[in-house]
Amino acid sequence: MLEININKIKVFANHGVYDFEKENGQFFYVSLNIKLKETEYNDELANALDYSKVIDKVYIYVKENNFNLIETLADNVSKMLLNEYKDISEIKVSVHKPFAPVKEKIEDIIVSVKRKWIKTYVALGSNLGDREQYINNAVKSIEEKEGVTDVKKSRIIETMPYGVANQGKFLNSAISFYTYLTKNELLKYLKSLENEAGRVKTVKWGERTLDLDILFYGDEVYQSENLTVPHADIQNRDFVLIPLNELNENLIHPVLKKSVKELLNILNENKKA
Ligand code: PH2
Ligand code: MG
Ligand code: MG
Repeated sequence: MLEININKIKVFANHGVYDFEKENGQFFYVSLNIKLKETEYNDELANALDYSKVIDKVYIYVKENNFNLIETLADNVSKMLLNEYKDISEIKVSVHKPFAPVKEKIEDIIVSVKRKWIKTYVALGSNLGDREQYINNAVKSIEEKEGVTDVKKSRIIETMPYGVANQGKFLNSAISFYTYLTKNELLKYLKSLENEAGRVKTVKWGERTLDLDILFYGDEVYQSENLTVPHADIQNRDFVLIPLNELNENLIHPVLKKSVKELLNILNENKKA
């Protein structure tokens, strides 16, 4: 793994909450900690990340935008660089504001943001209306979403409703992709696609035009009121495991410590019994 550190790019710019900060401007410094995807280095600049270009990009971005908060500035710089340079796997952006208008004497104020590409798996389901179109439209939106790359799709299969029986058959599929969105940003985005598809909340496990569930977010294990990762019911659902198995049979469930292939075999054995 290769890391590049760029320390304190100096930019006179106009970020700040107060009008006088936007009007007068002040000095900011931006520091970068960049981790690169594993690649081979052959001592050719053409195959390396050219730090002088990175510095120019950051300089222009910081100069030409104005944000209230240095948090927003740091985060937008991190996204801009991840979008621009496919070789970056992870980045930490720190913004220094040493001349911030505060009463006391300070040496510096520093805000840092980290983002990285995370391999994510999402399940898609529909059992109302034009099921195939709801699924295909969702995949298309996800493919075009900023902060998402390398979308891979399973086939779409027709499945019997699980949980609540007296409803129409489902179409189900799964996709994998890399994203630098946080899991809550991703969740919010997927909910917005469900809403665009006209999804109306009925009963738990009831009929829906579009259901998008985060299955895995890297190997993170996380639980909150709104989100459980990995999805809590993967091991009991063949309509999830079959598409997942097509995408990556060797993927290890970070809690159950079994591969998707093993989970599918176990589910099939239990059904026979
Ligand atoms: N989703 C549910 C409940 N039951 N059954 C099938 N076959 N496919 C689904 O996607 C599905 C379900 C809740 O999300
Ligand atoms: Mg679901
Ligand atoms: Mg859901």
